[in-house]
Amino acid sequence: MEISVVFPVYNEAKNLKKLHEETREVLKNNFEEWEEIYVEDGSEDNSYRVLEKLSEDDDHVKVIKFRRNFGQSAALMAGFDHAEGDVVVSMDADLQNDPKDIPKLVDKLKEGYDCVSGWRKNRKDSIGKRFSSWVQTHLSMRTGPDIHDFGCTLKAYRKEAVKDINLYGEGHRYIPAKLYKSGYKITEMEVNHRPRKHGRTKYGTGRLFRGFYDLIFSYFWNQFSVRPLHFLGGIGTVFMSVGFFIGLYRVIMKYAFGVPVLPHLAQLLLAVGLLLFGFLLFMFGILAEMLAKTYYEERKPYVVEEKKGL
Ligand SMILES: Nc1nc2c(ncn2[C@@H]2O[C@H](COP(=O)(O)OP(=O)(O)O)[C@@H](O)[C@H]2O)c(=O)[nH]1
Ligand SMILES: [Mg+2]
Repeated sequence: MEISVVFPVYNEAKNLKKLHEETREVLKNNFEEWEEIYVEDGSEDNSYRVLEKLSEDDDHVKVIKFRRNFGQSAALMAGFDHAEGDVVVSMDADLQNDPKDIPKLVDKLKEGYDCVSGWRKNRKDSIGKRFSSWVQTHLSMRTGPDIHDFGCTLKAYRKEAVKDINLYGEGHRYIPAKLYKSGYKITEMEVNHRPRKHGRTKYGTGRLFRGFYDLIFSYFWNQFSVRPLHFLGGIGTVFMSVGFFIGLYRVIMKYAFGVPVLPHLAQLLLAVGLLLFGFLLFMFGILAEMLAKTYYEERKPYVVEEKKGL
């Protein structure tokens, strides 16, 4: 299979027919073999029936239906799992992305990249959404590749890269950061972005906030997942040391200079508090380390690009 295009779908009934028509036109004119994979994720409207109809009329259309809403990341993951193309493209199902960009992304990919990420330079979304995207992108850039738009669903991948992506939560936002961390070559390309005509955005403030926590977690994960003890143990040790020295100071004052301890109760409490808190952090570090161990036991801590003679 030459190319697979994956669409996460949630309440997009009114967009699907036109989306399919636009996509088919582009794929037919540029590729020999292709498939369109729609992942329907517990929509409350009749998205699934529309998709069923599309797949009856066109063999290239494949549909996965979830039992309930599992979220955009899960939907992308399912699409990637089932994609058979050597190139896999993911795209919004609300017509905001433009199928005409697909061949351009694929050409760029062939220049030797593992992922070409769309950059919605001229974005047709509300100010609030653009602002939150801006914040997230700037935080993501700290650990990730140097690209402008992490949140754009429109991306093209080589099969190897896509099969290596593991998504959960709101993880689809950090795909470029994850791939980058595994050593894949990523670049970006300006893509068209259109205003949403039918249906509503699924990312209100609540969902955007959840994405924010994910971002903080992913930052820590990228920085410290391999050795969480270095981080938590380090902070814990600082707290314990400060507590220890305050305590030591009071002990010396008492036994060397006869200054009674009780009038300095606050310092004593501080010393004990810091010691305990530091110790707890340290123990958390050890727990996190154990968890990381079980995680990396199942997964290799490296990503192979090629093998010869093996
Ligand atoms: N499968 C699935 N797709 C979703 C979900 N939420 C959003 N989408 C799809 O992801 C794409 C982008 O969502 P949208 O609400 O337009 O986000 P926005 O462009 O950032 O406002 C659209 O194709 C949606 O149908 C979800 O929970 N499950
Ligand atoms: Mg949209």
